[in-house]
Amino acid sequence: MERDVTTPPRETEDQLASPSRRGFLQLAAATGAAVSVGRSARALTELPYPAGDLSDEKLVEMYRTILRIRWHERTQADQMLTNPDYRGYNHFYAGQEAVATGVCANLRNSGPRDQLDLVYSSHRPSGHAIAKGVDIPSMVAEMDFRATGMNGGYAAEMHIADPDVGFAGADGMIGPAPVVASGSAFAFRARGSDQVAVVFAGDGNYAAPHFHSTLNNAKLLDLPLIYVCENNLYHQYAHYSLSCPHEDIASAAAAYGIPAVTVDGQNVVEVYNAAREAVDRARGGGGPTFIEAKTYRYYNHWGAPGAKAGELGAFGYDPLAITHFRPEKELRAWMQRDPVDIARKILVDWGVVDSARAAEIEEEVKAEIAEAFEWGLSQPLCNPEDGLKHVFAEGTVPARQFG
Ligand SMILES: Cc1ncc(C[n+]2csc(CCOP(=O)(O)OP(=O)(O)O)c2C)c(N)n1
Ligand SMILES: [Mg+2]
Repeated sequence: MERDVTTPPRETEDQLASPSRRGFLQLAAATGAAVSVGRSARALTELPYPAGDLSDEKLVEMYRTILRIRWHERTQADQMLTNPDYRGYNHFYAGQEAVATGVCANLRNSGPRDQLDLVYSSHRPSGHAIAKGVDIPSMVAEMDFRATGMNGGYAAEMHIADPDVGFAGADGMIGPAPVVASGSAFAFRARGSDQVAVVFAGDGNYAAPHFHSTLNNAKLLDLPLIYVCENNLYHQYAHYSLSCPHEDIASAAAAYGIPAVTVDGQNVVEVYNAAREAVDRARGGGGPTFIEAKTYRYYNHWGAPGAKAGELGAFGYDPLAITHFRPEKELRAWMQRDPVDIARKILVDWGVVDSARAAEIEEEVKAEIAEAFEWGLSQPLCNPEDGLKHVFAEGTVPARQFG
């Protein structure tokens, strides 16, 4: 199939250009006014259900979350590039921040454990974790194998988890996470709970059998499952068209009889709205939803090869030549539609904050992240001797009886 891989998804200028849209939206909502008065009004109505219920606080919080993810990544990349003592690693999420943020802003992320919504993550977990509300200093410590990290230094990147916020954990295997998430969704349904299970998985998951069996079962059992497919166009160094015959992966999900939408993953409000509808459906007993977010990652598949300290994204040559799997102009084109810039523009255009306050918020977040790294990297390292702790049951284990 011929596909122009250099073209980012449709422009959102129509949705973002007018400075008075939010005011208009509130007015229209308040008066029940018919909306048919020109370009900005039309664009407003095109913002799907339920853009109008987003409070200013929620919008600012989402902007802050996007920035937290971004500055955590940039700081970690700089550590990898400049600090020979830094042990951490990551599959960077920069470029995709609006997806995790828009989805998790709809979820129950605090409160009693048995009421939390659960997020199952992938091998690219730090953005999902931050959006779900994990303690960032503890995650920073964890990723550098520190004993006081959120999982005692055992998890590093690939197995981070925090049950207190409903972050069920990262997963290094491509394929199974949706199946495991559907198990939780099944449990929620069986217990009569209104909790929701969300799984984030990449475009690469399409080719795994788990993609198909999960959607089939979720539909047949009406599970409160939200499958968020983060289509960043590549799995490792291969374009997704090499393993998926559909331009929109959502069209494959729709074949299982599931409501399936494709959204602009760079626009946090668009993602939020799609997720809001999905969460309402799942909590109300209406079953699963599939959301495909078109997005892009700014760094390489893994780590920081080709990146330069202090700069966003990986453009440079690296000895493994793995920076050359995609055209540089494609990366630059996607960076023109940066989720941070789009979120900031929404806030300013809608009159939620002015540009000066938006810049101040970014400085606050940068300081918060710098502090998180300062604390995290000053923590004691975990002991290699403890490596087998929590692997085998301790004490006496009764033999299991069958029959
Ligand atoms: C079962 C399995 N096979 C192969 C791999 C190696 N692997 C790690 S990430 C990845 C590609 C994932 O691509 P995608 O799902 O699109 O996620 P992205 O990295 O783009 O976020 C592969 C093949 C793996 N981790 N697990
Ligand atoms: Mg991918």
